[in-house]
Amino acid sequence: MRIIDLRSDTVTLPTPAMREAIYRAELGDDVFGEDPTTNRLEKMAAQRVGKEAALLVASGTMGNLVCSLTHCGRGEEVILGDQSHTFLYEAGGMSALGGIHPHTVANQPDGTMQLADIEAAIRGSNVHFPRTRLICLENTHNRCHGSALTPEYTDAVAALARERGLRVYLDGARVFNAAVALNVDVRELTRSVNSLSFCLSKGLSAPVGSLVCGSADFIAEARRTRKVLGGGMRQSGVIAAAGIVALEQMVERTAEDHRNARRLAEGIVRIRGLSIDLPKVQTNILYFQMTTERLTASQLVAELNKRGVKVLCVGANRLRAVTHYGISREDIDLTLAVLGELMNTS
Ligand code: TLP
Repeated sequence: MRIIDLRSDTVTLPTPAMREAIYRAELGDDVFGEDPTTNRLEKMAAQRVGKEAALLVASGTMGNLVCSLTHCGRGEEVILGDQSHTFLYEAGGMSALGGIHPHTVANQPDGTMQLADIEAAIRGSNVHFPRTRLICLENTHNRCHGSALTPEYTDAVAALARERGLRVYLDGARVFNAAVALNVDVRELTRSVNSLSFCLSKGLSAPVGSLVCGSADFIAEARRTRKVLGGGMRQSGVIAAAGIVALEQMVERTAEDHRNARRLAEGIVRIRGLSIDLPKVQTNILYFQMTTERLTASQLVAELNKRGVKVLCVGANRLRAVTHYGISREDIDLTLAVLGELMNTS
């Protein structure tokens, strides 16, 4: 049975070109700075997002953690969205390991935080308060329908941060999806933030890795933080080799994933018992609701599973599907057929 795995774009497997590049990668010890493939990827990544330097880390979670630990000291505060991945799904790493205080602000349905809300969250100078250091954005915004934050919004947050002496960090796990969806150069989404990370292992299909990017001084410090976390890797060129292919060959094709997500969403609209907010579907992540009492989301997931279609249950009535390199237009049509059949017969 063909398995159509829409649970996440993290399930993507390396392309044949990546496997070939991994096989041929020139390697050395990266903790000595001597892995030529890693050095090449880091240079390429920095240039691609318009920063001075970059650092390969094991995961998006590690990228976010390395950056918060590098920007903030113990007892200092980070302003971030209440629906952000870092706040919800990273095991409280910044508090657990860095003594950093997260201060949440409501995420709007489009993934932004209102500027007035951010401003209200910035602490004044008072012995009772933690010191605000950092504002975190997420683009695309996973929990907020995979929506893309615009360059104008990002710049406005950065301007506010500058005015108040704060730094801005971007969790850009899927920032290339945002750039492709908005049809802008990714640098427009990164130009005003102090640091960011992006993932190789999601829509770009590489097996492992994320890149932290920022000024040369910031990355030198981040390298130290990565070491503290046990993230100094040795012949990391085996990872970097696939990452180079990801950056060279897999960015523009995410437009196809966005088209497939749209096609899936347009099909879901027509299925009785399901509902989806169509205009919110901008990239490769879509959330939809069950509007029937006959079936719960987890029962639907179980039934879909039996038929080879995998989606994530993210609430009593809420599901998530993510399109990616492993999913074709035919897979979308098959998914819709299975969904339609289940909803009509159950
Ligand atoms: N998100 C994963 C799961 O953790 C839910 C997914 O399937 O979407 N930032 C954002 C915006 C993310 O969506 C994720 C992963 C991460 C960071 C963490 O990346 P990894 O999984 O590489 O640590």
